[in-house]
Amino acid sequence: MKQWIGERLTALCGCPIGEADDRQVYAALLKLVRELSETKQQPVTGRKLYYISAEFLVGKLLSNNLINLGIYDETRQCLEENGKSLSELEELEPEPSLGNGGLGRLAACFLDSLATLNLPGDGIGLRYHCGLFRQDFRGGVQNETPDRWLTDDSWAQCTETVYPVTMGGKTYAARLYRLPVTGYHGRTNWLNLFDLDTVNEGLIGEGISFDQTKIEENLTLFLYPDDSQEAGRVLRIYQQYLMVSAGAQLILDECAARGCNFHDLDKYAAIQINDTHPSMVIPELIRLLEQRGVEFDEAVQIVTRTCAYTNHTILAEALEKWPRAYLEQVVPQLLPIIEELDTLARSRTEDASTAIVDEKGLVHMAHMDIHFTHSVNGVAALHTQILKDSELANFYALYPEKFNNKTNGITFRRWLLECNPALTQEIAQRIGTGFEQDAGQLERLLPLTEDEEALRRFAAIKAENKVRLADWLRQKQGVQINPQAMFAIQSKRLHEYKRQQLNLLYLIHQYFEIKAGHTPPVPLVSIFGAKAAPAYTIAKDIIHALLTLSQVVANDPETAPWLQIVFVENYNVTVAEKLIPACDLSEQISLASKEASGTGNMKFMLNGALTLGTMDGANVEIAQRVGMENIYIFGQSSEQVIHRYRQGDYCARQWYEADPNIRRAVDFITDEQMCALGHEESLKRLHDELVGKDWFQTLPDFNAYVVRKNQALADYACDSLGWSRKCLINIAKAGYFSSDRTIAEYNRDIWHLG
Ligand code: 26V
Repeated sequence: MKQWIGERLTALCGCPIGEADDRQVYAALLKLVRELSETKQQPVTGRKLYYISAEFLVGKLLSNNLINLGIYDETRQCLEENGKSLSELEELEPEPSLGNGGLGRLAACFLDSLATLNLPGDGIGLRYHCGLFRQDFRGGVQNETPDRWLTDDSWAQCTETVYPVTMGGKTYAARLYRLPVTGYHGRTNWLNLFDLDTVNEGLIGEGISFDQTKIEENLTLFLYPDDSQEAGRVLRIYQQYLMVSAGAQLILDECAARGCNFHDLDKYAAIQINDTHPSMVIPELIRLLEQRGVEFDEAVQIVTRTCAYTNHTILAEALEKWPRAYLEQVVPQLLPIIEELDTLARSRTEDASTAIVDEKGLVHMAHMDIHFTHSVNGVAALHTQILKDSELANFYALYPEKFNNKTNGITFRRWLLECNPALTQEIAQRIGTGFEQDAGQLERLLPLTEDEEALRRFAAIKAENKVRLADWLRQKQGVQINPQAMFAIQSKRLHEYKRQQLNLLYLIHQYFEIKAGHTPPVPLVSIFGAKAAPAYTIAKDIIHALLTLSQVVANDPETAPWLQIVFVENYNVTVAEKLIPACDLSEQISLASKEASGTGNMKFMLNGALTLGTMDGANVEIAQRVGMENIYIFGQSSEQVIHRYRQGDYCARQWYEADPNIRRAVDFITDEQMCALGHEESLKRLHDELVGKDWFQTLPDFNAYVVRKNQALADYACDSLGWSRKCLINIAKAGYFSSDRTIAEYNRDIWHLG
């Protein structure tokens, strides 16, 4: 195999590997992988899945594809023999900027598992030129620049397939780009991404600003363009319609080519709607079926049988509602259909709260999904329960049979095999390689919890990973961290419900304690990775406060040896792959009931970190599996939180006034020292938000958080063997959180593929 790889690479480089430059070798590797993945395509016979999503956070693909194709080691050795380093070549690969957070990364994990399980399932999305944005910190604040990731050699290949999409009275040509998705010793599926040839990166001005009205030129420049103005909101509708209309045409074409007569569409296709961004696929498919001779009533039934909907959030502000007038402007062809669907929905119930078009003329995308798909799922047991009990209770009463839970999962190929080779090898030596395709086999590690030699070995791997992270941070950001310290990591999108501000208050508290001579039992390095939406002011204030505090702590010789705060720039999949294997304590501290699932929590657990978390999202299921003695749980329960919201009597100021520790921590945000290094206006806004509102109830959980985190520090410092035992139990119990399990459940209950 190695010899064959060498010959093929030489041919593709046009010269011996050793004489080619790194770019040439990288391009040759890309071609080689593409050739090999094409040989693993399989004909589709029965039903095929189309996973439509505004985001696919796939991460770099070279190593992932080499692993999945089973040629990683051979390729690395072959390159090494010719004086090339695979990890250096990987540096040349830009990370595709096609997503934002958990929802997009989940879509990428699902594509991996579909191909690995040999199921026919493609993704449908958009080919954003600059994705979300690239983040850097200047003067202690987040700065956004375009993340230009598209290069000449890209995984996504241009095709000749073009679909017409009419929007706002103009017809655009949506061109298909295709990116191969390899399975681990499995088949190859495709990620289909649409784009317009006319999109012009030259339109981008200062930062990430651009003319929001020039649709032809701006349509796929960015993911989630700023929607604080009407033009931005209208642009989002344009983007969504491009995706679903081109996607629906592709689906109908592919099905017709396999013999579908459109009346039997659901025998050929299953469509999963990932949150509400692709919801217009429902009326669009109805419209296209009518064009192909299917009557409206039948089209509605066909579409309902074909489509299923996943809900990823219970935050009201994230459930999309579009003013009728916007839809009228962009997609007038859909409005009569949406209105007929509204009439149909209203005929099924007296309950006006489930209507699609409300009395204010807002079109509720999630309502359309629930009425006109056959399956509605939440993404963790608690989340699905909350949907049924409160958020979507009216719909649950109407369609109990549609509701089901599919607890999220992650692909172990990327989040163990690729990002943590040392741990992977150790596990393989102890229990064999069966866990790679059957994650449940990780439980075979459990007997080792009584084996001190094994526990020390696993601890040593963690220690090496921490040193590697420290080296990387020094090179990348010029910060020196102490690898002997405990590494606590909170990496995820910046949002108030995720409560990075609670972590901030703890760090201030710890700063005061150290100043008072109460040093922690072990030094703490607190690491953050997070992007804030550019228009989300308080989120940016939280970043600013953390960056400012990090300077205060570092400048003080009394605190610097005990406490370090590091905010990693531009958190993305590539950065996550460096952080996660080096983590001791995984911070999953959202306000209970607000985090639908979380998937970072699963990645940290799998890599031998212990969770410090609330009983929220999938944390609940992690706790069930590892046992309460192997996880650090704190804070209000989701019932208590929901109750408090119902009462509507939460008053942050009362908590602030009643508790001197809380007051001391909150007030330090605007202390002289902080204001001297930071921006008073921003710090004051955050202070006032916490005292005057604190919508995500940070203060009531403060003391419990301090106690639990300090307990973790003490356990880590005083009983390292006990700590390692807990870590190993977490690894052993992580099997359930493989996305292979999740996908098998979707297939069993919803898709019935193949
Ligand atoms: C909504 C919106 C609303 C308008 C502004 C831009 C924007 C961007 C994304 C979204 C969708 C948010 C939904 C989401 O990402 N949910 C996350 O899904 C993960 C996978 O299921 C889950 O683990 C996380 O808990 C959940 O927050």
